[in-house]
Amino acid sequence: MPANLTQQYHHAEERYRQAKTTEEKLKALQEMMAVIPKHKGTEKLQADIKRRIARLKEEGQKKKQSKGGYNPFGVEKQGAGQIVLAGYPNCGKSALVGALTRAKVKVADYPFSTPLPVSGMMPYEDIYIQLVDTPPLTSDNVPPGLLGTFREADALLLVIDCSTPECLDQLEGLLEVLQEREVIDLSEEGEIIAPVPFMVLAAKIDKAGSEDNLEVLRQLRPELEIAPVSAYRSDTLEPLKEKLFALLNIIRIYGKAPGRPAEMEQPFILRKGSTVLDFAGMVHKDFPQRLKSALVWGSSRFDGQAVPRDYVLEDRDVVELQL
Ligand SMILES: Nc1nc2c(ncn2[C@@H]2O[C@H](COP(=O)(O)OP(=O)(O)OP(=O)(O)O)[C@@H](O)[C@H]2O)c(=O)[nH]1
Ligand SMILES: [Mg+2]
Repeated sequence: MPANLTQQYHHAEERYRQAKTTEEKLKALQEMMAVIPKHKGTEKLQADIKRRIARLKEEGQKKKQSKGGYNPFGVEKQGAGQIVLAGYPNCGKSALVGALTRAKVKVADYPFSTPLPVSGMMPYEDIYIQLVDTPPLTSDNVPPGLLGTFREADALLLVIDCSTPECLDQLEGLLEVLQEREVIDLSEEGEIIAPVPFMVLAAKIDKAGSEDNLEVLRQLRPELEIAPVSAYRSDTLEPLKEKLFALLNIIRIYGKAPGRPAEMEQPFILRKGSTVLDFAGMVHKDFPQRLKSALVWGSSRFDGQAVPRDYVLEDRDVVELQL
């Protein structure tokens, strides 16, 4: 990422990252395009933005054309974040979503048993994380619409069947397909804007031979985070929940009105790195303008410490806005 991008550009990019609808995304991208400094150093980035704009317009067009407008691959977001599973036929996606949520998924010993995305909510401490089971893909066949599901996700889980020697091909195949279509980004330069964060799940770790395959995978791809899991062993699922929360890159913030106890029931969900000012904007659209400072319990040096507007919050902070 070139270093000379303006504040205005970064704000537009942040709006793009936060955008939930295609329309919001398109608007933010168009603003990014308008304010990006036009010189050689940003050429690649400009091309990236143009590509994204073209694709979103194309997707919007397709949506309009499809009669009734119902898209089974569009999964409405719920909870603190949406994590979508991706993987080859029979690798164990549905079994995992079934083990982690109460969703009615179909688990079967034959491939292509899941025809459309199915969403379920996974409880994690005091929030819910949405998991989406999907139909399988292969390196030469990605169901139409599924790429859209992946692109809209807050994070992806690349699931591979670790019990077969094909797991390496599955991993390489997934990485290739998703990178080619600019869903994920493996380059160090981060050319693709807002690629979807991901991690790899080595599924069926309870089966014979899986541990050895995992070792090989880790040696071949030391830069990737690979978590061993089994849908049938809860001792592998508990640590996974924590990793899924970390993958979403979010923090929970609890609001507190002056003279009242903190509202601990329903945390606000913000991106990691968010400030008191960002939090104020989430509580009410007029608050950022009026915000003077805040009192923070949690990450501050002492309870109820007064902090400035640009104070960076941390997970589980309690915040009292001073307007
Ligand atoms: N031993 C073991 N078997 C598993 C595990 N997860 C899934 N299986 C089995 O693997 C087969 C496929 O599991 P599914 O969850 O249906 O796989 P899928 O990836 O959803 O398959 P598609 O929907 O066809 O893409 C089933 O027979 C499951 O019982 C696991 O963790 N351990
Ligand atoms: Mg399935």
